[in-house]
Amino acid sequence: MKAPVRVAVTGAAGQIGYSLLFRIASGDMLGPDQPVILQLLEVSPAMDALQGVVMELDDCAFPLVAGIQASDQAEEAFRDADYILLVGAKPRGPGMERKDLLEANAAIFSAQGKAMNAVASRDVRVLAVGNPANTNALIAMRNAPDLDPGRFTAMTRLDHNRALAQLSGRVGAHVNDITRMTVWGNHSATQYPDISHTLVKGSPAADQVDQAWLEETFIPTVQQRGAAIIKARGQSSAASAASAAIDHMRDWTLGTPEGDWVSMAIPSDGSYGIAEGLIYSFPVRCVNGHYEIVQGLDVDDFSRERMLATEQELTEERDAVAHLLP
Ligand code: NAX
Repeated sequence: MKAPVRVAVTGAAGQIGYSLLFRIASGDMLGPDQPVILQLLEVSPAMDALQGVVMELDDCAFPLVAGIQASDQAEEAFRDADYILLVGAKPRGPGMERKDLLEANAAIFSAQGKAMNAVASRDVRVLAVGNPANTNALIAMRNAPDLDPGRFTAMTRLDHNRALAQLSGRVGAHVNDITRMTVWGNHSATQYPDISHTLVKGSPAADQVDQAWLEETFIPTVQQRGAAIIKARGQSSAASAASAAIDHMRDWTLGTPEGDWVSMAIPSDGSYGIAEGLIYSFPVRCVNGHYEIVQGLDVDDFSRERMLATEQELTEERDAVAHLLP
């Protein structure tokens, strides 16, 4: 058995936390031979609820759990953390403007960025799930100057998985038969789910669907899926979000399947003309614990327009919190 690694999760008493923690603890994220120490962070008023979650984790008697800590102090929860899943965030309240939401979360994520800069493992892998996820990751990254910026990522894997599911339904193939899906940009309604390079059983997906379905059904359905789930369930997606977070961290750490890739929002290095430094979702391959952007994909005018629109939104989000960035 390997030595335990430390996995910090914020917002651990929330909806996503309730699905996520049990999957991490059972080995779905890092493998069946990797023990974990869970380091859970919540706000002070939620500590009782968090204690209940810890009791349930204890009661599962998970063989891979080597310890559980609960705290309302980021520096305690992030100490020596090898993985940090930033799930806790401030939800949009009644009458709150988008700008207010950005600012409220900027305060949380700058404090947490500073805390991880001070105490986390130098090899930490960070995933922002809490919204606005891309810009929250950017804020944490900019507040952690001693950590490698490449270690800061945001989650578009749920969008990626939603895109796989929609295409699977349309072409009548299992998701296992679909490879090379891409989601570009922001985890928001401007994201661009792109099937230009996607294969179904090894043949181009674009030849199996028509442009009208792509434009009028596929893209808007994936973009609006979160809202559709809230409408149906009365609550935002939680188990599917947790599952996507598991997928993101697992593939980053253990690698993407040969011949395939996944979507991760990572600091742009200027690839595909996207402004450097924005946390933008790209197609990536992961090998030996590192990700790299899939290069050399053809981008037609239809795709370029959508990639730029979502880049524009991320630029505006960054500008709205610029006064809070170091
Ligand atoms: P919940 O409101 O159920 O849980 C959030 C938890 O975070 C609460 O328990 C709260 O006390 C805690 N929290 C708030 N501020 C905190 C802080 N400063 N430190 C530690 N904990 C803090 O929300 P849930 O449904 O779990 O969603 C969590 C976040 O994920 C939301 O921002 C949500 O918008 C976002 N999502 C992101 C998705 C993605 O694909 N990137 C999809 C699902 C989800 O909508």
